[in-house]
Order: sequence, then structure tokens, then C-alpha cells
Amino acid sequence: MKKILVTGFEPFGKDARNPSGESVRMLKEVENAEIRKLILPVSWKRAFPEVEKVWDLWKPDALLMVGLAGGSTAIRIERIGVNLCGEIIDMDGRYADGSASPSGEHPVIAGNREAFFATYHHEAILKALKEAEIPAKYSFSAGTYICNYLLYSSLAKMARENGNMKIGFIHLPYADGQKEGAPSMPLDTMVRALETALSKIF
Ligand code: PCA
Repeated sequence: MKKILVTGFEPFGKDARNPSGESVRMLKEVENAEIRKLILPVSWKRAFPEVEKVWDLWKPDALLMVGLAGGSTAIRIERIGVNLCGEIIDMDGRYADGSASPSGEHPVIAGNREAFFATYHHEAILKALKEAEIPAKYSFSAGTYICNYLLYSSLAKMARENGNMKIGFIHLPYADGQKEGAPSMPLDTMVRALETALSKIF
């Protein structure tokens, strides 16, 4: 049976909830695959090592990471991770270089290539989500915060190790009731979207 590592995030910034962590927690069994879940801290320093630890020990065939993109109207199927960290403070009160005061942009990995494409079966995922009538679209920027950091770091690790895993990132909108006046989606629909994505990831 194939093994899939699925990650979501804890709440961050001004948002008391993070539908990525909530929906990953709610995921049930996936047909023909064994899944493991991680709920990650929104921390430049601490998030990726947690992924790496399970990756190295468990050796998954696929890695699906999930995060919140507040304001989004649809499920966003990320296609690219870039070697850039924005000047954004994390939940540890730190910037990407570890300092507590703003110090500009930094690379994810100094001297490494500019970007990597995600390797999951995005065509099949998008098609299946559309067939399920779940609003979904491609996104060509996962931002410059921890979500992009995780996507880039994972694709860089796989390249370094000559792996051939299916790696991708999905951004979710706010959950219904989470933020007044902002576009949102029922949490159940997001869980269904993730189950659909997992069934098509290979
Ligand atoms: N979204 C942020 C980090 C954690 C999350 O859920 C992002 O898009 O980078």
C-alpha cells in the first residue's frame, strides 16, 4: 500500500482557527493508501524539521501539505515553490533568518535554484474537484510565507535525494463562519476536497 504524509497548520496571525489543521484532523481513511498526519506550527524554524523527521523514518510515497490562504474563493492547487521568504513574522515572533526584527527577504536555501514545480498529479486532482463541484483552481504562487517555505523545502529535499515522490500543496479558503465578510467554504467540503485530492495524488 502507498504511504501518504498529510500536513496541516496550527492557527496563525490574527486568525483563531486554521481550517487546514482542522480538515487534516478530520480526514478519514483513504482507499489504497496509508496516511499519516502532522499538524505543524507556523514557524520558519520548526515546521519543516517535523516533516523531515517523519519523511526520513516512514519514507512516504507522497506528501500533501495543506494551508490556509485567507480571502481565497476556491481550493488552490499550488504548482510552484520559490526560493524566497518574505519579511513576515511567524508564531515564534521570528523572521525567516531567525531574528526578532525585520531584516528583509531571505532565500529558503541560499545558493539553491530559484524554484521547483510541484510533482503531484495536479491535472487529475483539479479534474476530480471540478467533477465533485468543489470550487478549485490552479495557483502559481504559494506566497512567500511558511506554506511556500514548506513546499520549496520539500521539493528541494527530494531533488537532493534523487527521490520521486508526489509532492504538492493545497491552499484552503476560510471556513464558513470564520471571518465575517470574507469568502469561505464549509469545512466538510474542504475535507471532501482533501480526500478527493489524496485519491488522485499519484
Ligand atoms: N498559511 C500560511 C502559513 C500557515 C498557513 O496555514 C501560508 O500561506 O504561508
